[in-house]
Formats: sequence, C-alpha cells, structure tokens
Amino acid sequence: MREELQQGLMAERAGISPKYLYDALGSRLFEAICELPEYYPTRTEAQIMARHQQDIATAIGLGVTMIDLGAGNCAKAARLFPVLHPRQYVPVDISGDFLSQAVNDLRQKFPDIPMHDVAMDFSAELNLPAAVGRDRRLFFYPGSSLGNFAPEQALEFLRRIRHASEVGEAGGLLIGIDLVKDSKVLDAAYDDELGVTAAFNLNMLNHVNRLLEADFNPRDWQHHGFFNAELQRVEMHLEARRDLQVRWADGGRRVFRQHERIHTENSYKFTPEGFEALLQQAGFGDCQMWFDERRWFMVCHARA
Ligand code: AVI
Repeated sequence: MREELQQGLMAERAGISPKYLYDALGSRLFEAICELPEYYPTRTEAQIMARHQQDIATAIGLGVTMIDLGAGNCAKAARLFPVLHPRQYVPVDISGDFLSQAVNDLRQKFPDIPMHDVAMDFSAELNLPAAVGRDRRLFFYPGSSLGNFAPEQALEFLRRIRHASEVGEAGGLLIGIDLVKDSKVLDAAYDDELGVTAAFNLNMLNHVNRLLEADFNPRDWQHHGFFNAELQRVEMHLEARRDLQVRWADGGRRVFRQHERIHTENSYKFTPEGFEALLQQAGFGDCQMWFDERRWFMVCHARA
C-alpha cells in the first residue's frame, strides 16, 4: 500500500488510486453525495429498478443465487427480494464487520432467504467459498461502479464475472451503468454547490497522511471534477493552490508547483451501444436494458 502510494505521488503526473477515497469518513461522505440534488445516479437507478422490477424479475427468472458485489448496507438488493425470491443471497464487501451487521438485520426481515456474507476485495479476485450455490448465479453490480475501472480493467472484471456465473447452470449479471450526457449535468454532479464532493476528494489527503505519515495540508489543495468528453469520463483532481512541498516517512518528498495536479479518480460514462459491445467482448449473451425517461442511466441484464 505504501509502495503503491509513493509510486503514484512520485510519478511525473501524480496520481492516487480512488480506493483511498474510502476511509470511514470518506464512506460517509459518499453516502452524503448520494443524497445531493446534483448527484443523480443513485436515485435514478433506484427509480429504474422500482419502475421495471417486474420486467427485470421476468428477465432473470426466480430462484437465483444472488451475489451482491460491493453490497455495503445491502439495501439495493433487498428492494429486489420481494420480486426475485433468491434461493440464496451472497453479499460481498471488503468491509467485513459492517457487512455482517447489515446481513444480521436483513435476516430478521427475510428469514426464508439463506444468506452467506463474504468479506473480500472482489476487484482483485472472485474466488467464492464452496458454500455459495453454483447454479444460476446472478451477479448484482449496481451504482455504475464499473465506471471507476480503466477500460481494460473493466473488460477483465466482466470476463471474471462471466466465468464465475457459468460454473454450474448458466446465470448472468444485473448491472447499473451511467450514460454519457450533457457535460453541464456531469460537471455539477462531480462538483456540487455545497462542496461535499470537494470534501470527499480532499479527505483522501487526510487518509494518505495516516497511511504514509505524510504532511499534506488539505487547505493547500483545490478540488476539480469535470467531464472529459474526448475520453468519455469524469475526472477528479486535486490542484495545488501554491508552490509547496509534501514529505512522508522514510525521507520521501515531492515538490508541487502552483496549479500542479494529483489525479484521484476516473468515472467512465457509457453509451448503451458501447456497453453492449463491451459485454459481448466479455463473452456475455443476450442483454436487456431499462432506462429512465431522460436516458441518463441504465440497468442492464446480460446472460452468461
Ligand atoms: C462509487 N462511484 C460509482 C462514484 C462515481 O460516481 O464514480 C464515486 C464518486 N466520485 C465522486 N462522486 C461519486
């Protein structure tokens, strides 16, 4: 971790992986982002799922093993239980303690659904325990989190999901995908008026300070979040407000000139055609898509 962080900071174009956005405070700030009027993805996806839940359930079929990637509080999956009636629910998340608490609460509400929580960094590997059903696995990956992978990593990740969903009788994938749209909408969603996204981005410096014993002062940095139309992605950066020097343990240091930036996140946006092509490249078969009225977001089911 320290090695990876130092390499990123020393690179000619400095960068920090977006996974460092999520310490305890960062995770709370992300929850607050999802409530912002400008950040449409969370509520748009929920509307699509609610409006089309019957069609979604018909496409998937009843009695699947539902594997929820990045389950968090499990709320998104739980909303589908009454129509999907999964045979088994398998929430997967890197934060094991938080997950088991959420699953315990959920067991009270849905005592008939067997649940098996898995604490794992699924972006690195997808080796599920033997207790997870092998037939008709439905991988659930909402929130357009796929957009935070670089394109080649996204393809690799989709391939891994496809392999894992055809170990027994073939299953599939239910995924939420954010779409390319007017750049004004995207700019506002990643640079909101209250400055919550700015705080989310700047908080990463406090996290890095703890991990690396570094001396970043968040007040010296400014948040930028904007749509890069050429690369079809929103980029987040932190820009130095003045010439400064950052030091960290083991004698590491870097000078940043005023306006020099650290790249902290990409959030790729897709077209329906582009995403369908990506699914095909990953080896998926039939695909069905549901949209909101503005076509800002889509929910997609693909067969393995
Ligand atoms: C988690 N992920 C899908 C969010 C996104 O929209 O890319 C993270 C985020 N970054 C800034 N705002 C939200």
